[in-house]
Amino acid sequence: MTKSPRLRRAGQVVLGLALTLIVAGCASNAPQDTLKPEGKYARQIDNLFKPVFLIAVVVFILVEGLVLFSVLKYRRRSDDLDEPADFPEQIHGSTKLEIGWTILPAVVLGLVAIVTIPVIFTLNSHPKGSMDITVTGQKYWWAYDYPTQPDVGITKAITTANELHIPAGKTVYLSLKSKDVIHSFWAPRLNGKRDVVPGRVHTWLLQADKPGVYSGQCAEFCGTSHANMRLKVVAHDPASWDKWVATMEAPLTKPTSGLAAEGYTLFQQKGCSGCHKVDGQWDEVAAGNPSAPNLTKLFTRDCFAGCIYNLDDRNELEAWLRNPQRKAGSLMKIGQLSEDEIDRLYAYLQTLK
Ligand code: HEC
Ligand SMILES: [Cu+2]
Repeated sequence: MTKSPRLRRAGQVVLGLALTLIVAGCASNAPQDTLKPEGKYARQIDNLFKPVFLIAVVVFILVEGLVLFSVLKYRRRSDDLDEPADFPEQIHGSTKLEIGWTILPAVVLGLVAIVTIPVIFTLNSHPKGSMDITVTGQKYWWAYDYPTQPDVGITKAITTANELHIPAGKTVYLSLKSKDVIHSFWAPRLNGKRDVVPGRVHTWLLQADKPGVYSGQCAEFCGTSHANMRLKVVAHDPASWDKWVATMEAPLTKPTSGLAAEGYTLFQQKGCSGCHKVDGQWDEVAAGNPSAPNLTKLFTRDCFAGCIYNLDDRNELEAWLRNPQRKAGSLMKIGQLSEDEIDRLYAYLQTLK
């Protein structure tokens, strides 16, 4: 029997696609690699995933191997095509086999359950000595509220957005809330995903072994800019943690002259202060407006608007003020600003650090 050219062609296409998929999963420096845990909770999941995956591979090879073996060995060959097909021996099952292939999978699943359940409990616990942060997911960015907790140096509540700062090594206990729809908080190298559901408070743990920046994202489709709802977790060594807390708690100085002072006035005239809080300067937002990132220490961050733009790049922020709809579905709605106004607002925003 010769294979038809069309069949061969289809085979090549399938093989090509499969190889492309495999190769696409091969990045060695992917920043959101769940298989490279960098904290104790992520590692617990990884330690579970690896053996369970191995078991699944063994089962797969066994089952598929038996299928292939039977198909090949007992297939109808060309030399018996002329004869009528023989019926195989007719039996009513084999009790031994039936019991065997019921018990064996049950035992395997039982073992998987025994190692999984303690991890589920650990991930849902509230460890002693952990620090608290409330995370609020909303279209399409993350807000973080740190209550006062002197044991980690926080003597005045801190509010920030998109970049979650934590001390390295410390266990962080997150309370996750949503303002609108279901989101999912996911920093793959620090822990698994946790849904963020309106009307509920879900908790989650994070811990990073070493100082560093760990990127993450919303992992539950939440609307047009779901893919633009990213986040960063910045883990600090003790000295830089203290410095971050001190910076976040230091009061702002209100600009009194120059472009920045004019920007300060514009911030209200253009309606910015109706949505954005700036502690000690604009403390009241207008009722009914969508909630917006607290801009108090904006210029201590690296990224903005769901961490998709770089704050170091002046052009990015100016482009944002020119058209906040460049992020699809953005809830920041403002009138057209002139370039002069943008310069003034930019000068004011720069004082927020
Ligand atoms: C209707 C409410 C609203 C008004 C008015 C508004 N903003 Fe926004 N702003 C938002 C929202 C919502 C976001 C977050 C958008 C996102 O990431 O999807 C945002 C994001 C920002 C950010 C990025 C902050 C961060 O950390 O991600 C800056 C800076 C900003 N706005 C400045 C301004 C300025 C300046 C004005 C006035 C010209 C203004 N906004 C007016 C709602 C508003
Ligand atoms: Cu989301």
